[in-house]
Amino acid sequence: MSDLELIKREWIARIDGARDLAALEAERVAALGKQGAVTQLLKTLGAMSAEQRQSEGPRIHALREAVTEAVAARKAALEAAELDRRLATETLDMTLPVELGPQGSIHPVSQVMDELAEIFSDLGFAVATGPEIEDDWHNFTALNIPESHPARAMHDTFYFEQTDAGGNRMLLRTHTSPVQIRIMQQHKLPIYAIMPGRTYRSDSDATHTPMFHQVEGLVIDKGITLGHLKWTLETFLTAFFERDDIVLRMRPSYFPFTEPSAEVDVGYHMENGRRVLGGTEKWMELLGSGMVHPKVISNCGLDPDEYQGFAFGCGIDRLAMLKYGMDDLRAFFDGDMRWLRHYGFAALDVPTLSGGVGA
Ligand code: 2U9
Repeated sequence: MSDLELIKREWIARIDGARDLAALEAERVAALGKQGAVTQLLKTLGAMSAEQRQSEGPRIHALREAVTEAVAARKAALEAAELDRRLATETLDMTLPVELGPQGSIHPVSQVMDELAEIFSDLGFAVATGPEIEDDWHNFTALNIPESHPARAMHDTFYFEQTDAGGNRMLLRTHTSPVQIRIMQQHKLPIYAIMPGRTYRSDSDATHTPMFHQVEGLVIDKGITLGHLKWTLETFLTAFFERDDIVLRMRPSYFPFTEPSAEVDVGYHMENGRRVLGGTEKWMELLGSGMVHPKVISNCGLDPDEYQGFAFGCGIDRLAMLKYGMDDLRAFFDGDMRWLRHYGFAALDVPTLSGGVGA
C-alpha cells in the first residue's frame, strides 16, 4: 500500500470517528485547513519536477477529494443523528391549554346592542334586521319622503351606480327605517320590534362618522297612543342607564314618517366634569319619535283607521358614549388596541336585567 493510500485511510478513520460536529470541524481544519496536512501535501507539488507532478498531482488531488467527501458524509450523518435525537426528545403536547388569557374584547357598540336586545325583549319586543343596501322605495318613498322632499337632501345619501326596478339608483340605507317597512309589509300583526344596525350618511366630524349605528323601535297595534310611546322610552332609558331618576321631555318636531312627531330630551347634570343622566337640571336631545304617519301605514298595505303605532330612533354610538364616557366618536372605528382594551367588555360579560344590563 502506497503512503498516500495509508494517509487517506488514516484521515477517513479520524473523520468517521468524530463524535460530534465540533470534533468533525476540528478534523476538517487539521486535514483541509490552510495549515492542514492534506493542504501541505498539495503545496509540495510546486517543488516537484514536471514528471513527478504529472504522476503525484492526480493522486494528491484524489486524496483531497476523498477527505472532502468523507467530511461531507460524516457531517450529513451527524446532522441526521442530531435531528433524530431532537425528534425523539422534543415533544409538543397539543392537548395542553394555551397559557395566554383571552385577547379580544367586546366592542362597546356590540355591548350596547346586546343591552338593547335584553331590555326590549323583556318588554316583548323582537329584534329585527334587514339589508344595508336598499332601494329608493324602502329607504325614502314608503316613508313618506317622495323624490322632491327636502328630507332627501338632508340624508347625505351614498348612492350606487346600479338602479332598482324603477330606474332609481340603489343606496346605502340612511336609517334602519326600511327594515320596519319590510316587517309591516309582511302583515304579521301586531308588531313590537327594535331594529339595531349600521347606517350610512356622507358626514364626518367629531360627532359624525360616514357609518354609524342606529336603533329604531316600532309598535303597530290597535289603540296605540303617545302615552305608550313615552312610557316605553322612559322604561327603556331607566333600564339602560340603570337610574331611577331619568326624566324625559318631549318637544314637538317634524319627521316625514311620523305625525305628530316629538324630539325627546333627557335631563342630566354634571359630575366631575362629566355629563351624568338623571334629574332635571339640564337637558339634552337624545331621541326622535312620533306616531307612525297614516300614509306610511297605508303604503305598507295596512289600514291606518284600524292600526296605529309609534316609532322612535336613536344613535347607538351616542348611547354608548353617554353611558361609558367616550368623547370622540371617531375612536370607535379606529381599531386602536389600547382604546379597545380600555373600553371593551369581557366576552362573557353578557348583559342581563337581573345583573344590571351594563354589569
Ligand atoms: C317607520 C315609521 C316611523 C323612526 C324615527 C326618528 C324619529 C329619529 C333619528 C334619531 C337620531 C335618527 O340616529 S338618528 O340620527 N331618528 O329622529 N326615527 S321617528 O320612525 C319610523 C321608522 C319607520 C315605518
